[in-house]
Amino acid sequence: MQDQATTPDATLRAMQAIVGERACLSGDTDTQAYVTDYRRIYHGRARVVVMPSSTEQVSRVLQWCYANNVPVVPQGGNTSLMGGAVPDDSGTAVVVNLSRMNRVLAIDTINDTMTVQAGVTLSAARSAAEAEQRLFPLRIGSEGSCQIGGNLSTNAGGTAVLRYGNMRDLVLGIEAVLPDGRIYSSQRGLRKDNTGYDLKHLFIGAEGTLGIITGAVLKLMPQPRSSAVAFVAVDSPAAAVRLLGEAKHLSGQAVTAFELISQPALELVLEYLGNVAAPLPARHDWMVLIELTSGTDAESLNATLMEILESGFEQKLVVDAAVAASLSDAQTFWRIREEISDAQTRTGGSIKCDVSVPLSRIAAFVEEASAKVLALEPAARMVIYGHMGDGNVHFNPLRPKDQTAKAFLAQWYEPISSLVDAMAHAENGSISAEHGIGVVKRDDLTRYKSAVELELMWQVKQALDPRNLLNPGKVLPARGH
Ligand code: 2HG
Ligand code: ZN
Repeated sequence: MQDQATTPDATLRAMQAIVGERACLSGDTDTQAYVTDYRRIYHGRARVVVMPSSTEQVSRVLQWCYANNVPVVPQGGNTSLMGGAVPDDSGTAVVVNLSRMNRVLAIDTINDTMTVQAGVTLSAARSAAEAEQRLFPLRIGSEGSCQIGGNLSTNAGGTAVLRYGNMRDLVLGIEAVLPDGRIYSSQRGLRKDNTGYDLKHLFIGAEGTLGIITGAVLKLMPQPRSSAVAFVAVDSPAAAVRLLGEAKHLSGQAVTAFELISQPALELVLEYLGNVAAPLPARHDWMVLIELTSGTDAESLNATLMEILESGFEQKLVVDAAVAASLSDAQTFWRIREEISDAQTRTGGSIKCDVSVPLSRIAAFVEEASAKVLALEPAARMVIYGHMGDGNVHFNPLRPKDQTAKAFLAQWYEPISSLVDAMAHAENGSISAEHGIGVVKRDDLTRYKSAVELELMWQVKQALDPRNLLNPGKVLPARGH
């Protein structure tokens, strides 16, 4: 029998007493948007969705849930591709949505830091930095909806990691509420602090399984004064890697993005966008989007880009290239790249493998894995794209045009994703380079993490969340699985 204190009604009343009536949602209709994941694969249920407006409220919510053994699912912009931010369908969990904690609290232009609440969207954080002539460099397609707390919880990457690193590299301190309501804070804006374990890193990338991140001190960078963008057809993935080497060599630190795009990825996104012209006149199997940025003037940066492309042509790495002649050209090139993911979602039936391998192996990996997938299903559309400069590609075979998503996934999801993951692992790679684990990849960890790694993960979980209340069922496979 259900404990009286934790019936859905009692839970709702307790939450209302903490955050106010208007900041609580209940019932399947009102909670729908918060229990359905971004890709609409998972449809969970929540006892209550709570929207606290302060760290103190988050703390009181967690204290109550801890005392009453109620599971809690932390949620930012709900853009996880791995089902990491929604509850299961038991209807037992309280979803703690951080959207109302959306204030930029301070910008220190001498320390080059920005203090934010966790519910600030990435685009709002970037705009706030820009208003102070600073750059917050994390760049991902979902920036309008994803939130800093979620970016930290998943250690988000994106298209500027090559230059600036991922979220872990962009944060100096965080505030997080522990499962029992205690508050951990390291928000002092220090670039140097070697006083024992750097505990913030436990919460970063933990996908809300150890605590709820409520705030952060982020690093700010100088705004680049110029940028140069080109859409380049390359001879092969190996040519792309060599071109990247050339670009790094000739430009110093200026290569900000180096994104691979396969022909089927381009075709798919152009069909989805409808009225956008292909950047290059002819059809090419492999392309890269290159962006250089620098603190110097546009003229010398453009000259560097031309030098890189000329060298690429001479070495037969580059087949054709379109250099953005205006901001609007550059935006179009980027739009093509950024919308590939949504184009796949709309089409349905894509097997998403977010893999990384050492840069020295990425070209061979792409070629070999493609050949193996095509040997299984020759009509699969090889939508392969992403952050080649980081050794990370979104290797997402898509259903043939004449197959339904359901039929394709039923037949191929398991064999193809296992094949690709195993190949990446064999190259010392990762089966989840930047999208995290969530529910989708949870059980795969038993295959790809060592016994020591898994044991340490369970021990950390046990130490911080002994009652297994925070985001249960995510990230960690069952012990003894
Ligand atoms: C991207 O780089 C995102 O566009 C999404 O990481 C990738 O949907 C995907 O597989
Ligand atoms: Zn990506």
